[in-house]
Amino acid sequence: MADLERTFVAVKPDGVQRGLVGEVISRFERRGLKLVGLKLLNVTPALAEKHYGEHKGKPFYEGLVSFITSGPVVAMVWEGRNAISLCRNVIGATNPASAAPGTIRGDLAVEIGRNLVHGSDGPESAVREVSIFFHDGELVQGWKRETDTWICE
Ligand code: D4T
Repeated sequence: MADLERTFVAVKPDGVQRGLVGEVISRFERRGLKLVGLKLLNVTPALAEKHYGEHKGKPFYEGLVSFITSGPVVAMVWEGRNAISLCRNVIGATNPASAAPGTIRGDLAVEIGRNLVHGSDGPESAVREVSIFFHDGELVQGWKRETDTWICE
């Protein structure tokens, strides 16, 4: 399928603590994306550094690492046509204060430091982040979903 992409999405510790895992998953499912990887895990400081390395040195970095390591996260890989930008649109702007209504952050979050969900911001970060959180064998490759032809032509 043209433009078929995979992207990494995580429910951050605030989403898990607030009981919003099902709500978040259901928004991606209802949009028509296909789940190919899923797990609950504690992010270690080493994993956090790998994932957020690009932000090292920024004023919010220490707080970001301590937040992401503060409780379990739900790591996911979603697949679909233009999955990367679709997921970013479902998630909404980084700062929930300016996220549009109808997005996860626009409906359910208030502050940038508690913005519930992460989604890869481009093809390179998607590949990098999927490989940080998942081994190849943990992804369910090419499963046939009976609704596929009702979602994409
Ligand atoms: P993530 O990576 O969580 O999906 O967020 P975004 O992709 O939307 O935004 P980002 O990489 O610019 O920021 C990563 C992460 O840092 C937090 N953050 C960010 C923060 O606490 N204060 C800030 O000023 C910024 C820019 C929120 C998301």
